[in-house]
Amino acid sequence: MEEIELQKIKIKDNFWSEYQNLIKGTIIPYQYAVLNDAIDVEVEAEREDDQLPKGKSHALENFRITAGLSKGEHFGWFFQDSDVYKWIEAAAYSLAKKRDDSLEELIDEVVVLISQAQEKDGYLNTYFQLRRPDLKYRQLYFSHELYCAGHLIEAAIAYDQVTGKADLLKIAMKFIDNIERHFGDEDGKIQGADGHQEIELALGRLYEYTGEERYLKLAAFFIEVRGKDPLFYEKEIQRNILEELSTERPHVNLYYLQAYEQPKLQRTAEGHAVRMLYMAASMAKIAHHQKDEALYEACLSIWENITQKKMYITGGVGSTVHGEAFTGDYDLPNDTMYCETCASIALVYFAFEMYKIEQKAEYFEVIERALYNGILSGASVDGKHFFYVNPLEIQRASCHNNPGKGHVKTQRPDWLGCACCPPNFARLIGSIEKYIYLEEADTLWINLFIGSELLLSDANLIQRTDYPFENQVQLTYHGAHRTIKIRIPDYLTNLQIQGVNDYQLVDKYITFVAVDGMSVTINFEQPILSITSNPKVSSNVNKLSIQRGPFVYCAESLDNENELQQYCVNEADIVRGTINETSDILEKTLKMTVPAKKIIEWSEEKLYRYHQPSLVEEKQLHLIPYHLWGNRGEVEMRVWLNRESR
Ligand code: FUB
Ligand code: ZN
Repeated sequence: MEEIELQKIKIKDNFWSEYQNLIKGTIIPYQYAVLNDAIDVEVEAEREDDQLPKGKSHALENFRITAGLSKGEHFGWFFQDSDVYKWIEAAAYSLAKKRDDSLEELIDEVVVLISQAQEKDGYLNTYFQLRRPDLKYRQLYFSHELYCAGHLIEAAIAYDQVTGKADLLKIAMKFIDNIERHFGDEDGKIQGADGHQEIELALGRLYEYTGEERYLKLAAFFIEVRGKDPLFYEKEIQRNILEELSTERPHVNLYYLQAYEQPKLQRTAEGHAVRMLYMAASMAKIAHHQKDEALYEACLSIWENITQKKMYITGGVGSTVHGEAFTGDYDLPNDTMYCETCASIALVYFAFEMYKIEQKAEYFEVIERALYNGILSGASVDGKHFFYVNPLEIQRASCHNNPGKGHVKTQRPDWLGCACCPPNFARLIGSIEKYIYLEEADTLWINLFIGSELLLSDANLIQRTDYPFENQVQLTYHGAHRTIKIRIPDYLTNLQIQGVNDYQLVDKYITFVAVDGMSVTINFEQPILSITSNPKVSSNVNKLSIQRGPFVYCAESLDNENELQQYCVNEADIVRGTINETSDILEKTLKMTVPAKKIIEWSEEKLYRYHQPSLVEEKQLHLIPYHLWGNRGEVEMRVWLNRESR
């Protein structure tokens, strides 16, 4: 199954065009200015820890210093180079939509700078070049050298694909040559992988882009070698101490690094969530291309573990700040969780790779859930503020006073000391096109209702819709006969299809043969639905959340009273909820109002009392799509609402 090139799809959609315009008009210039230290921004550490870098980004300056164009020291995280690479990738996607000579010139300038920073032998990592050249490839448990290389490769593919300019790709390939000289099964080479997976996925993409087997082989090597020698990272540390290159004796947590076992033998999602999911995405890609059953079996099991036991209703993953990690099954606290924006993005990558192997609707159900909820919440609607951690519940006083919630920000910061999420947001949302359609032989899959035009070699298709604001999708098809499969989200009801008589609805897909000039209209309803969770999730017992269309809703105190925890809602009443279209947050915002009750007595200043029946007052509870929370000042917020028992 093939991804369709971005340039062949044009989004024309009220909801997504607004986001893509925001990326082009605001996010890309803003992020460049931040990476170039050209504007004053409040940089926050992502969690309470005095060791974490704050202050200006310095990301481009690090390249200038490495290239000898500027004086100074490396500043910031040792993986800061990846912020620049992700920015280039996002900027390239934006060029795919519309040419912009000045943006292209700016990217070219950055590419020249990167080439000037690259060493003659291909090595490229400003942290190690400036600070510890003697430790190149010798601290893999933490170094991120190959993680940064991975992001360089992905940026290079995007830029080459969109502009035809291969300069960055040449830089990336030269770096890969260097990596190949140092890593591999052969004697004398390093038989270990970077602590943070990413290059595996990037190399898989490069193989798809160039058709060169060696890139896939190298990706597969990094997956195969991980966990093969569980002492690899310990030995690395010992060797550095023995050779007096370092005195550090860090504790290596093999679960955090997914190196407790070879990936093909892993069955559950463990450790750092982004690492886990970048790895899972690459495992699926490699399994697909190499027809590796063992790797695929591991992917299936990890997928099941995440989506049935470890995923939030928003598509967020990672239940704890400690190690930014997965925890045990059904452990999904709503107010101390991590739910890093990058982790949900990585979940989309994993789901997408799994879908390319087997076209099951459940993969796109997760992609859609993450996209419309836990990923979009990562950026403010002004495009200049970003969440790293995406909570499902905010109690301001607790967030400010409880050190255990130091990572839970009540407002999106201007920028983060560890800025992995903002440019990751830009590159994913900026390339959302590629998730709408997929193609294999004469079959076209439509997985997302997003207004768009698709140009194929022998056909074109127009998807016209104002979804999720309206309940209709129209498709017009011109070209050679082709089987079309349209995913019908399971939360839609009263489906009506016009324009085609001979269709089947099987496994959540409508399938029919499209012929030249065909026009198909799909009408449906988006009822307000209440969701309950498995009672094993103790934080959600006696609670429900509300969804309509692809949006999970949340209550903000701004639209209600402060004590959101005192409201309760009844499943049976929720269907009487109403939807209003306003321009309160986005140009079009679908707000919801549902009947609720609020516990009102307890005026005495007492913490506890012997039980007496609660006095409740009839109320309305006003809700907004979760991804829009926190755009109107600091508020209390809740996704999971108390469920009224009758
Ligand atoms: O380590 C690089 C990135 O920084 C990770 O992917 C994020 O989780 C953050 O730790
Ligand atoms: Zn991140």
